[in-house]
Amino acid sequence: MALPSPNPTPHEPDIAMWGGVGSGKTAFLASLSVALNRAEGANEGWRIIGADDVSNSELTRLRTNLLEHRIFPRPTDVLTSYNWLVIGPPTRGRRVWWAPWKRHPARAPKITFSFLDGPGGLFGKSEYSVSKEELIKSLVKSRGLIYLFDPDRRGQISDAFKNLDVALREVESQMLGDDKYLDGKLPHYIAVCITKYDEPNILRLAEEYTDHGLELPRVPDDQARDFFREVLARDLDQNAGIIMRLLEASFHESRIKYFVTSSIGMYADPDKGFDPDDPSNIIDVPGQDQKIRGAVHPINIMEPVIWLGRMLYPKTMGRER
Ligand SMILES: Nc1nc2c(ncn2[C@@H]2O[C@H](COP(=O)(O)OP(=O)(O)OP(=O)(O)O)[C@@H](O)[C@H]2O)c(=O)[nH]1
Ligand SMILES: [Mg+2]
Repeated sequence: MALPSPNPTPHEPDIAMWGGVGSGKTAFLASLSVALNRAEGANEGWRIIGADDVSNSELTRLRTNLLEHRIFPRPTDVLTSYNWLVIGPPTRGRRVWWAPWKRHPARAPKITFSFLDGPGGLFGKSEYSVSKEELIKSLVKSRGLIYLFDPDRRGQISDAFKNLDVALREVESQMLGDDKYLDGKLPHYIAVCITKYDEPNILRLAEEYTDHGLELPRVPDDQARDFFREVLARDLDQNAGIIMRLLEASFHESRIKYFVTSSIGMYADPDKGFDPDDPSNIIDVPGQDQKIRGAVHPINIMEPVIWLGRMLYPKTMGRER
């Protein structure tokens, strides 16, 4: 069965992001530019620039804090809008059939990502707020979503659940009321990111899903859903088990992809590399903010963005590899 186009209005193809309080949204944004700069292999050659002055300076500030000051972003207290352009490596120009010795000029895929970075608690509160309204609008308008889930928030599952439940209910009531989406599912592609994989207790929990054959451990994409299910099953909150069902009831199965992510990655000693007995890349300084210990190694940060881009713009970005 053909699914409805995720892109009925091609001029509004932005990606929106949301998640619970402190789930790692702003750190994800900060890490994205680092990740794109460092990408190798199939994803090499991507970069991100601000599409306006504010976004450009925010990008620099977030990156500087992460890389030079080695600190995490402060909690977001106002809704901040970022307009970024992600530019890929140019594809080789195609030959033109009427003059086979000529080629079309090479073209670089360009994707506008409008991220609305809002304070995580928005949906936990039942009352109306302008920020909540704005965030819902961005979820409705976009066709690619990034949902961040913090697996390390014991006792906070109900916040994560409320964030998901309230947001989805509101988006569904705005989008599914008329006959545009007959199958009763939202048209978005959604990248579900299980964050803070570098935390030693999350690394332990993920052990059986982990690929150790790389410089740093990583949960392969085809294991990420099972790992997420395990994280949810371990939580004593009865709402935990509903989170995955809620996601899979609202979106087409083929349009959901799970990623296990870390904005800072594990600590790797410059000489000896990663040590499984000493993985933490965070230093707790008493009375001060946490500091990042060593080099930042973003894990699965650009992948969800590039995946969404490929799904939304298969012509310019090529199919999923
Ligand atoms: N270990 C680890 N901790 C992280 C990571 N990302 C974020 N954190 C921690 O989580 C805290 C919150 O991260 P933020 O990026 O500010 O989260 P947020 O979702 O933007 O939070 P609000 O704006 O308050 O809703 C940070 O201060 C860090 O302590 C990560 O990749 N690894
Ligand atoms: Mg934030």
